[in-house]
Amino acid sequence: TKTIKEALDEIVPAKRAQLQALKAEHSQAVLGDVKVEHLIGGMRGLKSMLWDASVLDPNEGIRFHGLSIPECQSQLTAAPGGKEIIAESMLWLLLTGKVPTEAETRQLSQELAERGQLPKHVEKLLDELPTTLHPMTQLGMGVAALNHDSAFQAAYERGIKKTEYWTYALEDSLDLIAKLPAIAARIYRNAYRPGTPLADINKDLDLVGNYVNMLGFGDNHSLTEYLRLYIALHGDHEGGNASAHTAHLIGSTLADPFLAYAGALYALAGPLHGLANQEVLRWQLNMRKELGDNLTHDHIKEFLWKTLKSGQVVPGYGHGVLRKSDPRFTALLQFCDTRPELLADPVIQMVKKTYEVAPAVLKEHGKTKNPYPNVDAASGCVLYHYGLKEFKYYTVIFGVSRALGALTQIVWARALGLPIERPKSLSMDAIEKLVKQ
Ligand code: NMX
Ligand code: MLT
Repeated sequence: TKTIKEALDEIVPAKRAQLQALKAEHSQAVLGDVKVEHLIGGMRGLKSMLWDASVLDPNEGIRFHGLSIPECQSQLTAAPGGKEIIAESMLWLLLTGKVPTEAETRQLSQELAERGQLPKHVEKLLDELPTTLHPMTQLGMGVAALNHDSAFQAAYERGIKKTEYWTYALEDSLDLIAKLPAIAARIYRNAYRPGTPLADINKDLDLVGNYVNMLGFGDNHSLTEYLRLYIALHGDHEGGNASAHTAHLIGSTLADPFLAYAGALYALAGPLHGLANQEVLRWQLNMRKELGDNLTHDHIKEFLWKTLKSGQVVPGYGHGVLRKSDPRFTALLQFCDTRPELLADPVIQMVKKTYEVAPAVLKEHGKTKNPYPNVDAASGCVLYHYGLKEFKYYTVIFGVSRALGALTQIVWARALGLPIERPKSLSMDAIEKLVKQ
């Protein structure tokens, strides 16, 4: 069975050749106009990044190397005794563009489990942080501190050829993906279950199986399966989202993958991005507190208008690219649809009822270009059902997942020798001068 490194060794030359051909034959081809609205409107829709692992269609949603979510669900390997995609299988697909065999997936699981132990200095750092420090702040710090042992940084200092950069970037990326569950679980246990020991990494378990064990929920098979699906689906969302883009930008300076991903986590920690899943739950629980469990559509409508009229956004709705309901949201709701205990949960029922009302209200409100739910509208509420109720922690789980795609691109950026990212900025005076010419 091939290792992930051996699989990539075979693919890198062809990808390099593809890039060379694009450069040689189409460097001057025009992909769109740059308008003033792009400079002042968050570059929305501007085609300006290379990102191979996934592409987001506004109406269809995400495809990972061309595979839709249902296609991934039917083709990617599950855990023994499980049905949901495991992180290793998604990582293999993202990195290589190929669906791994079961043997390749299991081998990657084992490789990650072997790399999963944290260095002592990171454990000590996390244990000394105030437990009241936001879990995302802690996660970024733990990840950045892993760069103490960065293979990329050490090799760069030694002086290696540019064509070899990617192998060290891969080494660090696999290490980071493998160690994220132990960092994330330690943060959870320190803050919410102090004084209780963390489970050891089981070499026969997949990454998420180990993560759930370390969190202390290992006996809950249904939650483990939910988190497998959650972590596979949040793995990549093309390149322009704020966290992936941050990782790409920092990585382009040849900062090592640990530093690049620590930066990405702090972008993910904003309420318009990953933190929205925490905000959704807060918002839904406020709705419940105010209106009780026997909600009607009219009650929810009223609550939505109250939120909008107070100048706040409705968390979990809207998107920078999507113009339909996020298929990740749909996949998470489908997970609930097959489990009566989830369907009976009042918070999950509230999420579903909100979905029946919110698009029409947001359309009437008339501001957002996308009145439909994104993945955050459902993800945290299911965790709440399973007893993982500390919603400040939710974005950490997103952070464990997004590493799959962000680090994949860092490996490929080094394999393809992409340059430092440095777009041109303009002052308002300079824009005025240009448009008046
Ligand atoms: N509720 C109320 N207003 C909204 C919403 C919403 N859910 N979404 C967008 N708008 C407003 C937006 O604030 C903007 O107002 P203004 O002109 O006053 O600045 C206007 O509608 C146009 O925004 P769009 O172009 O539709 O959205 P944009 O691409 O700028 O932003 C989001 C995308 C996702 C940041 C935005 O829809 C939002 O804030 N949603 C709520 C937060 C959220 O769910 N974020 C999670 C995204 C997914 N993730 O995991 O990262
Ligand atoms: C994501 O998964 O990154 C979010 O849906 C935000 C985005 O794609 O812009």
